[in-house]
Amino acid sequence: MCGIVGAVAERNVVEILLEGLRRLEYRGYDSAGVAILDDNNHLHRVRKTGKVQELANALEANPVRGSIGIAHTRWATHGGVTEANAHPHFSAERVAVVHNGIIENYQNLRRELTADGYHFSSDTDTETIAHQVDKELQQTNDLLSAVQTAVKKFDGAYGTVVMDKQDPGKVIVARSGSPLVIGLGIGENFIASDQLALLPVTRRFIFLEEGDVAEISRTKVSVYDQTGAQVQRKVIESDIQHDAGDKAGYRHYMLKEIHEQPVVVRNTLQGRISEHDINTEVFGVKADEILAKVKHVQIIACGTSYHSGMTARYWLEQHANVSCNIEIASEFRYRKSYVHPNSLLVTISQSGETADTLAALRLAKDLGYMASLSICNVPGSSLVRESDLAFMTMAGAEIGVASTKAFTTQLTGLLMLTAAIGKHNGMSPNQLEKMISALHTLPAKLEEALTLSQEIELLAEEFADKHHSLFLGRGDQYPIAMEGALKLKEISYIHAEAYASGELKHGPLALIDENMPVIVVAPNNELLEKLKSNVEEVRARGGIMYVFADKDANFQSDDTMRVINVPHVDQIIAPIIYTIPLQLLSYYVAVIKGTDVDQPRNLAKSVTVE
Ligand code: F1P
Repeated sequence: MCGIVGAVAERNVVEILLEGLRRLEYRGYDSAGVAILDDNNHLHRVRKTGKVQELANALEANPVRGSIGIAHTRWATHGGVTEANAHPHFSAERVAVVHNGIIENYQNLRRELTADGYHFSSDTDTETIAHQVDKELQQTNDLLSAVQTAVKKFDGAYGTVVMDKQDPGKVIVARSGSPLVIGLGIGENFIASDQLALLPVTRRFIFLEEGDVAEISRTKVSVYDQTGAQVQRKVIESDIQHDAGDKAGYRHYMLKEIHEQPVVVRNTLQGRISEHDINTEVFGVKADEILAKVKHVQIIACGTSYHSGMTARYWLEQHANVSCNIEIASEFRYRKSYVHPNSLLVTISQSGETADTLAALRLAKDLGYMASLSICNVPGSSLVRESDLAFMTMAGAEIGVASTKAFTTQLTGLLMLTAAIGKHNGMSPNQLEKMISALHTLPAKLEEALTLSQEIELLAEEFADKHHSLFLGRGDQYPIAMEGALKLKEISYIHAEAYASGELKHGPLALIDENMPVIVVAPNNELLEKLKSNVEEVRARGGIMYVFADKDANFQSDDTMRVINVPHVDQIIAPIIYTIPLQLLSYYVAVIKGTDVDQPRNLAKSVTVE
């Protein structure tokens, strides 16, 4: 989603800002812009719809230099994808602003500001920030206090950076709901919505907290909390390894990330399970005490993370003997829901900044859940900081918008959670040992599943001219079918639906014909015979099927059915393994269709608006 980069330095910052924007490209955006204050205090602005490269080309054609600047990639919410709506926004050719999030009361503010004589040149909510700050500046003529007063008027979420031409040498930043991180340099300082943007210039960061406003100059950073009191925030040395230019020889980040899964799943397990047991402290220091009391689990997540949560529901109820509900965050947060006694709220999110999931967590605190646990891939993210317990997946930075390795590491963590809760809830030592042994086999089995790559690349040809598809699974493979369908629609734009195959006869059978490929996930489990009947229902209606099956499941390829044998695995880890061929299928279909695999249209990596 939208990205922010800013710099206050002695050197020319244009290239630093552009590189920062490039590093945020993976988050998804539709236009980009930069505002630079040059050495004569002239404010320059360049904005372009489309890719950051368009902006770079424009800056190459008409070079601008300056040691203070702010830059932005926009993902449209209020107002279409136009140059006029792209950030930075100006007020009175004096104040420049970039902003992530949504100012919900912008219409009222716009009316007030228009009555005050301000002219709006965009349809955005962001422009109200620029004018409001300018209005406050008329009273105080001090940028810091102008921003501190202005933000009190804003409802909604913002991470914003403000520059004043009449007060050069500094930027003021404010965070409420959208993350901002200050990068500390030597004789220069930076700001960004994600530390990845600043890794070429620094590894020392201050993560701003909710309500913080900070003044950043070349040599000084002063942070004020929401009461206006000056505060010291911790400086963190980042050890994140990420080079946005490094696809390690793969054609796309997504393919690299699919192939990284054996390693990152191993990293997620390492030091956390012994030969026969699980170290519950991986969920937090007080985890044992809390997990021992859990009688119900409420899972909240969005998108791919929701699918890992759905899989976990099957695991938790079957093996950990606790009841479990799962709900999409945007639904949960706006309805009255029943809180079960001793209920643990589990949020799942690769980014830890998804606005709806975060709002659900905050709501749950008021509702009286016993405790909260977040399963997340980003240390220091809002979700992790605001939860009682946290399990960090070790997927490393995931650049492809369509989540792959974050998903399988989430599933790995959720299986460990099942073991940790189960231990306190009647899971026998034998059952626990079996689950842990299966977890130990995961990395090698994932490697084996990846050897299907070539076979699936060939198979993908058959999907390239299709417009619709149906994914079928049963039991804990139903969410995997859902995830397979989501991957295909996200990156190849083929309409894909997933059904629990027992539901076929209740509607979707009407869709079956030779133009609607049906993808079936069929491990050799207790539901196999039921699934086989569903396969026959499709065959009888002339459907063409692609069946990902265990060898022992005894499916035979024929005119109407293509069988792809998936490695034989313990049933408990089968959902994780069957994910791999479905990821590969959507990847290769997208490559054949020539879509933008890593940055699919209209989508964003970190959904920080509701
Ligand atoms: C949820 C999510 C991802 C998806 C895409 C958009 O994000 O739907 O699953 O791949 O990146 O956001 P998160 O809460 O897991 O960060």
